[in-house]
Amino acid sequence: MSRVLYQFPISHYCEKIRWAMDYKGLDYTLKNLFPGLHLRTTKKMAPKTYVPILIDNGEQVQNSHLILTYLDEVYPEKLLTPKDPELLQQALEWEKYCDVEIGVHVRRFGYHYLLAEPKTVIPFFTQGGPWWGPIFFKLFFSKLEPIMRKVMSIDQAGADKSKVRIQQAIDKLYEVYKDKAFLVGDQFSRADLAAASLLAPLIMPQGYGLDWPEEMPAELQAFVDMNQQKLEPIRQLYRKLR
Ligand SMILES: N[C@@H](CCC(=O)N[C@@H](CS)C(=O)NCC(=O)O)C(=O)O
Repeated sequence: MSRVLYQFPISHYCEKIRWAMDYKGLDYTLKNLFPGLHLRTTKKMAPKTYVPILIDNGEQVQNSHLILTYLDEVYPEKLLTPKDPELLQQALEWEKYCDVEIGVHVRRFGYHYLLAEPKTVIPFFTQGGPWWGPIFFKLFFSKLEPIMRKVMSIDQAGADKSKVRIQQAIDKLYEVYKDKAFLVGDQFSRADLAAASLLAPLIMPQGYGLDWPEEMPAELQAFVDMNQQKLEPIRQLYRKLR
C-alpha cells in the first residue's frame, strides 16, 4: 500500500482530505510542501499547481472534490457521498458552495491579517517540512509576501469583501445547523466535511493537525467572537467526528 497526500499543513482544502481519510480509517503519509516552492513539485506532477494531490497506489488525483469522489469510489466504507440522487445533488451543491464561498474567502480574509505577522504565519508554512524551512522563510518572507498578496488579491478591500462573504455563508449554514446536526439528510456527508474543514482556520480545532498559535490577529479574533454561537455547530462536528 502506498498512499501519499501532497499538501500544505495550513491548507483547509487539504484538511478536507486529511479528515476524509482519517474518517475512513485509511493510512497515509503526508508530504508537506512549502508555499511558493511547491510549484517545483506540483508542476511536474499534475495539471494545476495547487494542493491537495493524492497519490494512491500509483493513481494520482488533484482537487479536493475529485479526491473525495475517488476515495468514496475506491474505499466505499463510511461513504461521504450520499447514494440517494436527491441527497447527492444537495451534498454536491453545498460542497461547491463551501469551496467557493468559504474556502477562497477564509483564505483571503485570514492571510490579509496573518501575513502581517510573520512570527505566526511562518510556522504555519514550515510545520512538518525540512529543517531549513524556518530559516528560508525568515530570509525571503519580504519577497514572498507581496507575491502571495498579488496572486490571491489580498489587500484591505479584498479582505473586507471576503469578510462579508464569509458572514453570509456562516449565516446560511446556521439556518440549517440550528435545527439539525447535518446539512444533508441525517448523516455526516461531504457537505459537512467541506463546511467544517473550510471554516476550521477560524476556530482552530485540535484535529486539524496544525500547531495553532495562542492568539490570532485581533481582527480575526473579533470576527470569530462575533460569530461564537453560529460557529458552535462547526465546533461540534470537530468534537464528534474529527
Ligand atoms: N479547488 C482546489 C483548490 C485548492 C487550493 O486552492 N489550494 C491552495 C492551498 S489552500 C494552493 O495549493 N495554492 C497554491 C497554488 O494554487 O499553486 C481544491 O479544492 O483542491
